[in-house]
Amino acid sequence: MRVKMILPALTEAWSPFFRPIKYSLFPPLGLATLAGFLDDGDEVVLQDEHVEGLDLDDDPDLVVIQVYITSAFRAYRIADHYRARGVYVALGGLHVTSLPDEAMRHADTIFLGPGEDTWPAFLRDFRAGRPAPLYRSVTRSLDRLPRVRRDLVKRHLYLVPNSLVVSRGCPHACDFCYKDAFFEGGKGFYTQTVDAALSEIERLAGRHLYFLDDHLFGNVPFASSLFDGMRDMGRLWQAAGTVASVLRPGLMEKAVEAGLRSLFVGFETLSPDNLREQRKPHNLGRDYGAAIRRLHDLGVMVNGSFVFGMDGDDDSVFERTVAWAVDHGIETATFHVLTPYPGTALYTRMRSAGRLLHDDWSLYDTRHAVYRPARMSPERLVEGYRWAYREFYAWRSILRGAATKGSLTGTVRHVAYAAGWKKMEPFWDWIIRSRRVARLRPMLETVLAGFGRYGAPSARRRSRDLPVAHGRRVPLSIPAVDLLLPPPRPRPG
Ligand code: B12
Ligand code: SF4
Repeated sequence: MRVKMILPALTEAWSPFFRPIKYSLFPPLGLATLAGFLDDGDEVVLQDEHVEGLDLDDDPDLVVIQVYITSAFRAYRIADHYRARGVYVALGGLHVTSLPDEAMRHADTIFLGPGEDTWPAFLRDFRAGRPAPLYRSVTRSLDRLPRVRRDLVKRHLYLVPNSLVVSRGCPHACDFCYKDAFFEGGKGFYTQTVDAALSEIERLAGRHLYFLDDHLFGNVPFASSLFDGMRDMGRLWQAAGTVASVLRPGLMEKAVEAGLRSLFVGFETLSPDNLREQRKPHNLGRDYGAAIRRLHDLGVMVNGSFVFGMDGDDDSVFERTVAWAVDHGIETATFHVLTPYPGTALYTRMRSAGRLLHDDWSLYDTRHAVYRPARMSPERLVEGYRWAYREFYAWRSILRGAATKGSLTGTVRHVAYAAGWKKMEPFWDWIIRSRRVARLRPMLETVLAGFGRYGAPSARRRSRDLPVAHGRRVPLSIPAVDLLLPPPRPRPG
């Protein structure tokens, strides 16, 4: 059987919002995971439109498309194109699960929820010539997961080709998150076995890993055993976690010993009322500042996630949030305009209150206001969101944040990382478009390796014991980066 798997671009390359560095960072794993269930004799092509042009002039036996909300219209056009050629089309993913009736109009079969149970069932039925129009996931387990088909991933097109995901979902259920909508009708959080996760890591070539899990620390015994197992592997990695998991005694130390260097943390809002409104109780009453200090003491960079436009936010929220993030020395921040995804509790609430402005899914990208905020206009919300990005990554803010680090080398590293993403974006664009992205990998690894050495004395001691990769001790200097950077001197204005 000839199978074509397509991940349409979330934002197409012609759009002013397309940022090559964001979309070439690491390979998403949904389709490569599903490809693992195909037979050895099947011919499979996997195309990720974020990093390559699509070839739509073929006639496979089956086309499989992963649909996200902002890629939905594009995915439907591609699906219609293949169906007009008589090709069988299967659609799945978050958006299909949220709005099955809409997706059904463009597919022969649709899939609701994760695919580990439904996809093999479909393949059996398809080969037997009796596929059903809809499969709904109920049985949730990663226990007998075949190997992810990494051979189909064009590694050279991504900065960190070693993305991996060892769990699905999250133990929490925040109102604005897709999580409950996607996992409805079955378990909402489950992991691989520790052994399976460690074996997968061992198979990955190179040092740098990017965990795509929503909440890598969500199952404490699992995470703790995983980090124990990774301790001597000499890896450097990034992941996402909650404020509560950062503050939990013991777990972060283990993660750092296993190679954690940068953590995406969902702060979301500085307002307790907003947290209550969005049903994010696990952030309530937590000392965010202590969480940041703890990560920095351990030598872990912080990528803080913040959402604007919750009902408690007036137009002072932008300035307060950015000032707070800068003053706490957060290295990178991700700001979002609150976005009610169909299927979420937030969407239901907004819709019944008549606050949704339209259903142009391509604008549900957390960069546009698609609803009427309670205490400012939609225009002001978007303006404030854009201002927050500009202000956070202005030189004066980068240097102010860097100055909180208290040591020259720590300061330089802060500038290297914060400015490296945003200030050097035209350079990144050029590197990516000229397909040289893999050459930058050693530099990124060196910066990350360096971070672990600027934590608290205890963390420094442990991290010095750490970086032994493939029997070699990792270099402790970062000359390439140091030379590239301007000295961290404040500039007027
Ligand atoms: C990689 C990633 C990205 C990458 C690339 C995304 C891409 N090209 O796909 C980048 C960094 C670009 C990115 C950007 C954004 N992302 Co993102 N991202 C992810 C991440 C971390 C991993 C995806 C992944 O590989 N998962 C692992 C695989 C195994 O799971 P999966 O993809 O869901 O696939 C399974 C099922 O969906 C199903 N399935 C999928 N397709 C099909 C098809 C068929 C036929 C079948 C049978 C089954 C099936 O089966 C698969 C196996 O179970 C997810 C979080 C997560 N853990 O999933 C967020 C996530 C997808 N991102 C999210 C968001 C919000 C964003 C941003 C809007 C954030 C922002 N403000 O910038 C932007 C998008 C901006 C835009 N629209 O342009 C949300 C999506 C919410 C939603 N309702 O759409 C997620 C879920 C994170 C979260 N917890 O909120 N993201
Ligand atoms: S903690 Fe994060 S991933 Fe989990 S439900 Fe809340 S927003 Fe979603």
